[in-house]
Amino acid sequence: MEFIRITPQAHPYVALIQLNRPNELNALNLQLMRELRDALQQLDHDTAVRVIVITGNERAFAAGADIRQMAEKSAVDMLQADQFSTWDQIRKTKKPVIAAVSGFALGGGCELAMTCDMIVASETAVFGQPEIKLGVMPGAGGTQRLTRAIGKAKAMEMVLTGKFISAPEAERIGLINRVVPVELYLDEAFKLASEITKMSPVAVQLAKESVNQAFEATLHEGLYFERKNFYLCFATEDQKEGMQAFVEKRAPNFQGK
Ligand code: CO8
Repeated sequence: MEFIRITPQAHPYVALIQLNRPNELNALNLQLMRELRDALQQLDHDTAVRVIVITGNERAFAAGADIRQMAEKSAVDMLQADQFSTWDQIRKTKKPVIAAVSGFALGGGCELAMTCDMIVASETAVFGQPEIKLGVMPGAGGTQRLTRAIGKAKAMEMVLTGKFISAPEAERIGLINRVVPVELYLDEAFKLASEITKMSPVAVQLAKESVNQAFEATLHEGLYFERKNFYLCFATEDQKEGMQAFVEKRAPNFQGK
């Protein structure tokens, strides 16, 4: 791995992936995205990992797709590179993924953060879809995920003007989960991750899948999907353990079985 660093046990049951192209503000070139995909797939299969945190550094989460790598490309080059299949695979990660964002989360960087399940930000974080200023538009889900997260008016403004928004505003309009001082953003992401690690990993996976289904299905289909996953929870030992622990007034010990 050249452009990312992996710490499989950054905290108990929590893995950390750090984007590591600091001189280019973590611009997302093809290799970085492939490495990220491979890392996520590897950690998704690692039973000692229950939650994954993706971060950059204090100055930048990621300042977008690598503009230098794209500048001379034709539409056919882009089509044949098929880079979005990598993004599609990232989206399929089964374990919860938390973006810990400080500094720039722009273009593909903002889209990557939105591809994660939750976003914890430092108060220095800025979010934006500035592609319009480059004569293009978001291509890795920005027009869809941003609109679903913050609504049409705000998304339209960000996408059509390329303006950045601050972390407090991003929190206010529902793009991110929380804002903390810069020295705490990674700790805060770990804290959130740790809360989830205490739950049944099977129930967490089924619940994540069900929440995401809200973006794919009609209400009727989504409710049906949720119900099936709810029933499936009752096939797990963790359901027995969780409910028994409640009855016995003790903390549950979930095994992911
Ligand atoms: N691509 C390549 N290099 C970059 C990028 C980028 N997106 N962003 C910054 N860099 C490089 C700069 O070129 C510079 O390199 P060098 O030191 O060699 O000149 C270095 O990082 C530091 O950047 P700056 O000197 O510009 O730092 P500033 O603090 O002055 O400015 C900014 C920071 C405002 C973030 C500025 O760098 C900037 O505007 N960057 C571009 C932001 C942008 O337009 N992002 C969108 C890119 S397009 C996109 O993301 C499309 C996504 C859809 C497809 C996804 C497929 C992967």
